[in-house]
Amino acid sequence: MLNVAHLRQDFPILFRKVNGRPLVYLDNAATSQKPRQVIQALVDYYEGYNSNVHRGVHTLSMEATDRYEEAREKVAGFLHAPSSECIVWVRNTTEGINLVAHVWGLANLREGDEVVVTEMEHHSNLVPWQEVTKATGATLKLIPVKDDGLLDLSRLDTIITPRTRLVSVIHMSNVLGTINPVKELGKAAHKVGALFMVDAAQSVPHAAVDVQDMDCDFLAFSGHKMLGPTGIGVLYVKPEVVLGLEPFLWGGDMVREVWYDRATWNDIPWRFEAGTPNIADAIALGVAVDYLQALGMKDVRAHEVQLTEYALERLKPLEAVTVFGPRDMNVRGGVVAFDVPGIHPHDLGTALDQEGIAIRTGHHCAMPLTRDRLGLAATARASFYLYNTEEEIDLFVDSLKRAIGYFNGVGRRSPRS
Ligand code: 7TS
Repeated sequence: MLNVAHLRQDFPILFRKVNGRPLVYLDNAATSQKPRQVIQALVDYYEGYNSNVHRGVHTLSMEATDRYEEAREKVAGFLHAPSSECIVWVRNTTEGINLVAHVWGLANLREGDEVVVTEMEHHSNLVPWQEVTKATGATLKLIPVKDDGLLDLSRLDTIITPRTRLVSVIHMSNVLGTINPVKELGKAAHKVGALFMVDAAQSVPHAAVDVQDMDCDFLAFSGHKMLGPTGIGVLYVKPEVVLGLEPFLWGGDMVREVWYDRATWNDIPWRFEAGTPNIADAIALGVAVDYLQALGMKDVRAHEVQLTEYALERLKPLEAVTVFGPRDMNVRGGVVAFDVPGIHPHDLGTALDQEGIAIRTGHHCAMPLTRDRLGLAATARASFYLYNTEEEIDLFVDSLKRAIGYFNGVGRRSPRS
């Protein structure tokens, strides 16, 4: 079990006040807070050994290169990747998916090919495939979402077919909290000879992810949602797949030899990392990985399951509140999106902020899911992480009740569009 009271001491921001109240931070699906160990890693780099990597024989450059490549090793270990060569640094999940869309999608897709995603994708795993299929003449297909928030796999064999070249799915929904059966989907993709990609932005920070067990070909996530800094993310590429990919950006560091008229490429993964990389943030993400590993991802997940069950239990008696997503915690993570018909989510979010409680409101970058499947323009969302407590959930639910009372929303139901 996590010692939450103890670990909260590592997060300076949790001790600030917002509107005169202690901060209750429940917007972790957007970005997590950072422990002082991660913040200190940034300070240590800039104060102690700031320099460029892979190019100097001087001490600072060698120190920076060692720490930077050690961070890659740590990430590889965290994902149980076969080697650190499979770990490509990117800015965030979005860039990781776009990299695959460019280096694999544009190069390999043809007219008649199909790419499969789900109806619950974040825009970052939808728009790149819209664009790439448009550019190549391929077709984009959707795995539907049922009313209970789970994927409808009943007709999967009509969606994933011999024409399918790629199946790319969100591991855990940032709106519904649904954890999708990625192993099963990966098997279905490989059975027809397609590649399999996972958007793990909401899963890697919250539970143990093993890329070999999952047998994915690509997996992307962001450092900033898992205690790390912004501006650093990871694209995992399976060894057999990575060797067949051409680079996306050209320039320094990604080359082996250059002549006036041509160049040869560096080894993987550096051939995908042109130019001076985000050294400090990669090193700090390595420290975030250390922090999570010291806690244990099993315990992180167990804590969030407990918090989410508690939140769902406390919200259940509130007649005015509609909660989305599955109820079974085996297939759900710590994201609770809800609607109070008759009250705009932004009004709820603003009222809660007055009491120091940070939730997110809007379409959460899943506009088609929110509009076409939930029938709404926006939802309110509380999302939890390892430092949250049941007391904070009490403060959130009590504040929500007061807000509903204030806006006179109790019992009012407006028709869905
Ligand atoms: N995929 C999923 C499932 C996400 O939840 C997000 C961010 C992304 C991709 C994109 O991550 P980025 O780091 O590249 O921006 N989700 C959210 C959210 O739910 N609220 O703010 C960002």
